[in-house]
Amino acid sequence: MTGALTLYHAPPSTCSQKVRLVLAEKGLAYQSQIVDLFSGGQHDPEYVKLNPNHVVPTLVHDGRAIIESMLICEYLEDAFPEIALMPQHAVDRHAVRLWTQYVDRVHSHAAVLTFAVGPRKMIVAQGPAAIETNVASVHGKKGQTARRIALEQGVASLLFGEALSAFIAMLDRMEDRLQSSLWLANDSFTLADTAALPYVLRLDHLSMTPLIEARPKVADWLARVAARPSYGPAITDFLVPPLVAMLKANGTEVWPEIAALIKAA
Ligand SMILES: N[C@@H](CCC(=O)N[C@@H](CS)C(=O)NCC(=O)O)C(=O)O
Repeated sequence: MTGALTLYHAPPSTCSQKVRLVLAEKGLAYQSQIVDLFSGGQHDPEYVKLNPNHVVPTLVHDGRAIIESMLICEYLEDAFPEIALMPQHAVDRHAVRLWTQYVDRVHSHAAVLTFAVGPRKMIVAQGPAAIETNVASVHGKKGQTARRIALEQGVASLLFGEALSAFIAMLDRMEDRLQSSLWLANDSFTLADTAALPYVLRLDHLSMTPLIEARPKVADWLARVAARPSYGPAITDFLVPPLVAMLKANGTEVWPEIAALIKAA
């Protein structure tokens, strides 16, 4: 199948990274439309017509909007199977889907993890109005409550503790799996690996790197993903250096508190 592809995405978004990796692995050219999450591009009425959930990414293929990052990845696999990221056999395909479903659950903790550690300091320093603006920028009451807690209470919040546990459990599960398998689902690079990469990378960008270093198989997996030709066009080319520097600096500052939480758990 061919046809024009347009990706609406945000450079640092985990879900966008996931889809960009699949596009790059498959060597698919696409038109890039950046949605600026910081200025509310996800709420632009024209964008909401494509993605009624007010989130990135959205893939438009021949005029049809495809939403939900993992389903976009599966769609790309169905529409462009020539370079395969899914195994042939049903049992192996199921193994991939177990990972992608699992990673989707971890995603539900990603915003709290990120905002409690990364941008919190900057937003809080701007005062209560900045907190309100940031909370209001989230679509939906549940997300707004979580954002408020992340900004007001930071790593001391129960929600952050839950997010941290979810990310650590993911790393442990990966470390265990990678003892006996080259990649997450089996010995081939699949959608399981493209799905997990953004969340391991996010930990690194938040200076929670010791969690990765303590798990040698995960560290080696991360290095192998980063060495793939897809990594540059999908990840490196979209990194925003001042943003990563800010996340890393704030992460370094709160790391002792996070390490203490882990020790006390
Ligand atoms: N289940 C959705 C989740 C998408 C999602 O959470 N996207 C985030 C970025 S990773 C977003 O657009 N957030 C909007 C915001 O920050 O206001 C998917 O997988 O596509």
